[in-house]
Amino acid sequence: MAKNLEAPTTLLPVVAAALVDGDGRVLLQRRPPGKAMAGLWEFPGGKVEPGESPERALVRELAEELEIVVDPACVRPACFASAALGERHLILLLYVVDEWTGEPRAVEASGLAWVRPAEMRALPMPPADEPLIDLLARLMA
Ligand code: 9L3
Ligand code: MG
Repeated sequence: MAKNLEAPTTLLPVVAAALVDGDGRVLLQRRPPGKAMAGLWEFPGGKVEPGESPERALVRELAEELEIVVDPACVRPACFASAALGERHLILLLYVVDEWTGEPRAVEASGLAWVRPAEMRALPMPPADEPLIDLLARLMA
């Protein structure tokens, strides 16, 4: 990773949600076969499109991937991660979301799981998501 930190790169802004239920569990989704990082468990989300605010992008991604409706005013910035991703550099912005409408459905994912931060360490996650577990656990404590 260190060598890539020195190279010129294009930033790839990605937003993701820690969807937290009333019991302090967080929703993870499993990346499906055929996609990059297939089989890994991630915080739901995706790329911020040109011209889109991160909050709008998150609301759109949650609608597309989980078919839930979220008010952009109800997404709270939590923490971020930075990771080299091939030629590009991923900036992953994690938001806490604890209010939504609808029951999350795996539209793209091959699975959904409600897990506590301590349980996430047992699941294989993308490199950018892993450092967010401890940061999120602290924020939720
Ligand atoms: N990514 C990593 N962790 C996440 C998300 C939502 C995305 N929690 C990475 C995987 C891809 C890139 O960001 O390399 C774009 O995500 P997507 O559009 O494939 O979901
Ligand atoms: Mg996605």
